[in-house]
Amino acid sequence: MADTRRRMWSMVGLLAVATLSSGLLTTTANAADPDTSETKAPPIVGGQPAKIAEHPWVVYLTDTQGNQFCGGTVGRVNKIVTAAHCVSDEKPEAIQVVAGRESKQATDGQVAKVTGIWVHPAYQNANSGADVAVLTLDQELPQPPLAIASKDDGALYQAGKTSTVLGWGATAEGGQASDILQKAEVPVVSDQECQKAYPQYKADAMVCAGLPQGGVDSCQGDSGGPLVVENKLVGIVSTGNGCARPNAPGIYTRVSTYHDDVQAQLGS
Ligand code: 4AZ
Repeated sequence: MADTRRRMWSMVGLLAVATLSSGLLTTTANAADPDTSETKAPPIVGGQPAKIAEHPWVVYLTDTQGNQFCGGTVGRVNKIVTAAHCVSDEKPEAIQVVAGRESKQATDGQVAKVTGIWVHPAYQNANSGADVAVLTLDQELPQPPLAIASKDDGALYQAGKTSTVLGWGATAEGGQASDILQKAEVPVVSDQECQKAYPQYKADAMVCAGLPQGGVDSCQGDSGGPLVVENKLVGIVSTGNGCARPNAPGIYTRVSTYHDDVQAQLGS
């Protein structure tokens, strides 16, 4: 967790001095040469710009300076579901939630203050599971909440199922964050396959998504953001070995496991 946070904040530092470029997702080629990916600014393999109107429940978290550091999902009009590792060391006053805004350069949508942070009581770090948190906002957002997966949604986690991940995070491993919302489709990976890639994998707490050959993935700065199958939040961007590497799928919090705890925080 601490490592993830440090990487996250070093990204934020880079962002502050760098010209932002677009693209959430990376290829192994880009990962090997982030400069090329910036100057050529190709459409990132497997990823593409996404419309906020089509994904109105996706939000990003900033510090008080407006620097984006994580993603999140509207779970109720005044509640955001995100990753515990994004917010566990923070005070509410240090976080703002930006909703309804596709581009970091824009001023539309809502900027909400955070009045409360709930971190799952079992959370220790991203590698041990329970990487889920709920933020309470100072206002009700106009965005419609996204339903969260429950115990009855096992079918959404079947290996090979197409999932969509969204965020404003890095466009290459170790590279710059995206200025605009990006999305990519990645297949859900079986527990058996994910266990092979990650000794720390816990099937009840986590779910993996990605291609065996890599090339499409979430990355630093996407943490906390949504992994969606059939209009339900099935995962939360949590961790992984780098970004878009072969045989190293992204690790996501298995939302269905935490449904009851999260739903209790969201209210009914
Ligand atoms: C991170 O450090 C992180 N490729 C986010 C997502 C992934 C790896 C690391 C998945 O925030």
